Amino acid sequence: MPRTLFWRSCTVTRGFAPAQLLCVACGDPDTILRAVASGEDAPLQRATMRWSRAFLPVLKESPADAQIISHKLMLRAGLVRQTAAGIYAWLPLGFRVLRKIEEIVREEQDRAGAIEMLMPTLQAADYWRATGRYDAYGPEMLRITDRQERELVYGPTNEDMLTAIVQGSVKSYRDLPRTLYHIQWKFRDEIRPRFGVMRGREFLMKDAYSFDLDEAGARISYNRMFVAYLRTFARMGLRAIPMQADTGPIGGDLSHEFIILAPSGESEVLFHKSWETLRAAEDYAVDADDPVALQAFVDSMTADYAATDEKRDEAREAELGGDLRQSRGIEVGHIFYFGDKYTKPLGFTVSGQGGQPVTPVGGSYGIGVSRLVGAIIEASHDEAGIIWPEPVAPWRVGIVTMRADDQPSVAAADDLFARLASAGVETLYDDRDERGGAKLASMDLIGLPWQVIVGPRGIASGTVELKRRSTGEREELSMESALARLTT
Ligand code: 5CA
Repeated sequence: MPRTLFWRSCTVTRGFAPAQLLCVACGDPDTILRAVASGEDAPLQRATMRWSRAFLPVLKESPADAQIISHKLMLRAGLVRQTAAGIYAWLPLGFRVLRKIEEIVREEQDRAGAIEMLMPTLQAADYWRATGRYDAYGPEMLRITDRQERELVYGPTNEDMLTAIVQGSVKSYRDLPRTLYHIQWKFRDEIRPRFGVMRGREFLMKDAYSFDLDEAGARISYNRMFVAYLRTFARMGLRAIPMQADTGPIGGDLSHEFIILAPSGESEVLFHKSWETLRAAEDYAVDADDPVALQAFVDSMTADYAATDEKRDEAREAELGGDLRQSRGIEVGHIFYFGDKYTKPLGFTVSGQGGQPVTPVGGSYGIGVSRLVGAIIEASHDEAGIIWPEPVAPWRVGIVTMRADDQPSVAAADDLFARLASAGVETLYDDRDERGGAKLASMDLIGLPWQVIVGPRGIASGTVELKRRSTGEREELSMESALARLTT
């Protein structure tokens, strides 16, 4: 089915029609172009934006209170604004990136067989008392009392609540295994929130929880997530290294952190040089329904040495000699197997195949969705600004007019914008009446993968300039060739 679009400028009716085709109502192929060019097409407004109508508050100066580059760039490029210590409002540009990241996470969770749901941010303290974690969790957990004197917490994680929910409905071995996940805001009253969204107090997390009948099954669920994580981060253009990790307050004895190398990272990490090569999601193709192949794959991914500070093995490091690398890293994901840590205190059993009660075992699997926005910037920027990897870019293309008072080049840019929009290409059109140089600097700062620069001189000779942000390569092309390049 072709994508359907609604446009309001159709003179016959206000209806739906396949994108890029004639308006079904009035039959006029130009209707959709006119609708887009005039900015009145509602759904295309989601994919495209005129800077003159946007809320993109970029800052010329680097904010003094930000220490690391991603935090500086997130403030300068207008992705976020701090509203309280460790709490941020996501401005439109940042929100678009957050949604892109979320969507990749979601697709890979679904591919791994996890099922999406949504749990609330506020949780009754009783869930935490039932597992014994209410007192154990400490001052990081924000505790709230409502007007009825009922105790609540703003959820820092969801093992306790979800185990209780699943317990309420899963009674038989036939209902297992299941892995459920949600993408929801968390609150941890970090003693030192810092580095912007990297260590916030309120942050967006994808957290998944698996329930299996036995440890062998739980291992398969764990391995499926392991592969999903490698694919997720690779799709964002990131090299994420799985490392043996401590389990902290989540508990359990099997755990991996997924670490992005970056000088500003909070963890000290050591690893075999083989991890220096960037791998694509396709390199992580494995049949997740074949437990033996899955285990072999996970074993191969953990064979080369990689460890965080707390899990260092000096004997193995000595063996590696010149192949050992040391860096700092950002933890973007963390997976845990903790057996019956939550099911047992709740007395959660299902009837096994022979009717006997079986206590399910499980693990939990987190991805720092909002932290990823900062981590991607740490891994991909230059002195001019952010360089978004295409899959997470807020828009794919930015059009810049160099002279807002030059009628022919403005008309050409309008036309290009309309045609990119009707082809479904996510485009930001900087149509503001500002100096060309300042507009180019802002476009570099916000880091869209492609720029089309439209100026009087080029248009006089029938060309525009196409610039690739990641390499800085520029090319003069006819408008038609530029369009062809951006729509294929
Ligand atoms: N319940 C488990 C797995 S669902 C859990 O909470 N794991 S966690 O504590 O390791 O958090 C999961 C991920 O959330 C981390 O890997 C990290 O990427 C992100 N995260 C944790 N704390 C913060 C924070 N204060 N700010 C931003 N992201 C954070």
